[in-house]
Amino acid sequence: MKRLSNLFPIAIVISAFTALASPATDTGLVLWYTKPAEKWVEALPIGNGRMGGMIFGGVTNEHLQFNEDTLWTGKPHEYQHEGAVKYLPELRQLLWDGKQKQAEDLAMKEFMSVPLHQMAYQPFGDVYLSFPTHTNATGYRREVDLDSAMAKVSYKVDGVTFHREAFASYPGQAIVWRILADKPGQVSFSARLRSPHKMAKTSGGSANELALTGQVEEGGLKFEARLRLESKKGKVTVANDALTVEGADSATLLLVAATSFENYHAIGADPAGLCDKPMRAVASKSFDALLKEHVADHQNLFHRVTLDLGTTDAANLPTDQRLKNVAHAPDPQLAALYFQFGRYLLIASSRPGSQPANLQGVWNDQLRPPWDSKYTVNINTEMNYWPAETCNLSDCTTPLFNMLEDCSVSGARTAQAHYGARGWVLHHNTDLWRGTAPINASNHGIWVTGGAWLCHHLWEHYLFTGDKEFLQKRGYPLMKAAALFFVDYLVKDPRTGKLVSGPSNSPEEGGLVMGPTMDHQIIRDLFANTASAAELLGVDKDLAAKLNEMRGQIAPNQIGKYHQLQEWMEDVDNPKNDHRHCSHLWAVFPGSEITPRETPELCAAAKQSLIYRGDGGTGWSKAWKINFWARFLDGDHAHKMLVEALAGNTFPNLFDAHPPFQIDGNFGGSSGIAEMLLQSHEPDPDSKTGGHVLELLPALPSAWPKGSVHGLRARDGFELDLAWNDGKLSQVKVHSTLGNTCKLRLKDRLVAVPIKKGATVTLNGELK
Ligand code: FUC
Repeated sequence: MKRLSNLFPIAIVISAFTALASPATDTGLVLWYTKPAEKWVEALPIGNGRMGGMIFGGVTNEHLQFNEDTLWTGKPHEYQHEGAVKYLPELRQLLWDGKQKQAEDLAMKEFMSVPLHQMAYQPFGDVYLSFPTHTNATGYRREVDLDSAMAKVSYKVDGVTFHREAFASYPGQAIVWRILADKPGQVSFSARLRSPHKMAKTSGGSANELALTGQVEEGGLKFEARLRLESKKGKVTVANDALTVEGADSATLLLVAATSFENYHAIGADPAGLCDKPMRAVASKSFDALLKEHVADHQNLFHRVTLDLGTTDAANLPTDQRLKNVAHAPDPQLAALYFQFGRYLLIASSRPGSQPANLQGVWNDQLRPPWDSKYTVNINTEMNYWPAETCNLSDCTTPLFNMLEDCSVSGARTAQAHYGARGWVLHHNTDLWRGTAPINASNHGIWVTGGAWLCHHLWEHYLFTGDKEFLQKRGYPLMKAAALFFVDYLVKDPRTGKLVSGPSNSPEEGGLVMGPTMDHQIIRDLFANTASAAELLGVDKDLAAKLNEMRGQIAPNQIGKYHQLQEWMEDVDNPKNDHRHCSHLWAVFPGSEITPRETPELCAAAKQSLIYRGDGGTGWSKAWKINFWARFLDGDHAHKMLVEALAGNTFPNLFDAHPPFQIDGNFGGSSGIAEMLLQSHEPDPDSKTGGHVLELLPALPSAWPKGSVHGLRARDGFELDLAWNDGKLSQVKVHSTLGNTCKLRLKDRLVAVPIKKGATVTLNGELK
């Protein structure tokens, strides 16, 4: 391949020190329906990171189901199994001797988390509104507008048009809900506040407020929510634990909620006090003022990226209808809507101060939710954060990194108790109490690279933002301690002399083994990133040298007899295995050890493995496959996976249908679309500072011949606008936040474009 390292011709327009302008509001950003939701997965989500709401939009009976992200079962607890380490050598020997069943049985007895299971995320409560006279409604519509982050319902009864508008405000830390009519004095309804928890009760607080108080279980978290009703004209009363308003012009409900959770080892907070503060603040402001600050806050994040993949008439139909048609009628706007919905959901479920997005983000209506709606870290939690950097929502990672800091403390105890190792380890799940020990069953719970995988996000955060202070204060200490664990833990395979991981598993199949391929890919990545970070920060020279040395001794990726990438040390892959997990392809995505250009043979084997796995799977599995095919530079196959995810694994409200609902597929879908349009993981061969190559439209499908995207982020501090026509790039704008030289692959040539910090460069003619 011919390389051009010289500077790009002068035709480049440099508009110094201007950020990319925010384009006009995109009106295609609405999910809308002609009927109220009957099921929870038809209701529409709003959220402010900490609180989530699902709005059903009923006419006579309206329902808002809500959550607060610190309401979980259980209480502070340490899960490690003291003394487990005694059995580690025996477990390894049994596995090397081919006695997998005995090893799993022994591990079940002596090596598992105490207790065996972690705790569950809980629903908080429900607000029910009753409009007894609202029958025979016409002109019904409900929607969620991603642009303003508002859910709306409108309809007409007896010549009066009613509107309801709800949003979850991050600045206000409250859910705000307004009910209005187009004629004066027409707003009359009653509101009730309920909870599915047995130990909960509602009482009238002040003249226009209800309070819901309760406790999840004896000794567990206490909680409180307040619902306040303000009206313009009309009369508000509290009676029979309901708020009633009669004859108002409009009414506004304010909902706040809190628990006694302080942090993962203390639950002494006062939920009443925690409700008072935001309630006082929001009650002192007008609806318009609350709305204004909410929209400004939301759009500050949401407007950073716009996407146009083309327009068809399909977009004129309600969203549920479009989903039904998508398999056989092209609907590029639905793909764009789905992409932006993922961004909307991340903003709504992960903000500084909140918990990270769990298996259901922040939305859950069940006391016993699927997989406890906790944090499964052998794919799901990571997938939640895949779009964070590429889709320009870097700020939403804060809760994830806070959780890692907690897990590095609890995980240090597990590292000691189970492995006698330094550093910290996180197995395949964690919860509000930051459990890190292996749970559920030894054949899949003993998997050691959850923390290491999450450390990949720390390094990527640095690569995208260039935030050295973050790397020094938060990222590197966590990465270093995670790497130290593996320095102590890796063991020489007596058969090959290579360093291997084990006992562990290739999530979640094949049972307990020594040396699953995925672990080695993740550990190599952790060692490489930690060594690079140490060098960059000018610290821990000896450790960096040790990590680099050990990295070369870890069992390598291997190609097996079916031309596949081996999932295990032994060549035992079954080409008929269509399991949803494709763990050994980690090095293709989200890792980057295997790429089409740098490691073509391994890449061909990885692709063969994916072909054997097939195109089926759960929501998240298909979402992962969008990202894989994008990394294999096959836009049409990536698009096929996207359409199959939309057609087969998406609920009417666009929530990912594993099934059941699990939010990871939404986030994986947004990430996959971004990977189709821009990639920046490949190292720049000419860079001495670890720079990367930007690949523009690397996997553009034939289904999107014309389009544009604004604001996608690339590693090394770049923000891009791309436009294309007839499947070819027509314009590129690169904005630099760090002042690094931008290396672009244009028509198979590498081109270096110097861009000053804060400047934007436009390429037009050079693209022809
Ligand atoms: C893993 C996956 C399941 C599900 C669960 C939460 O166990 O294999 O499909 O996503 O996590």
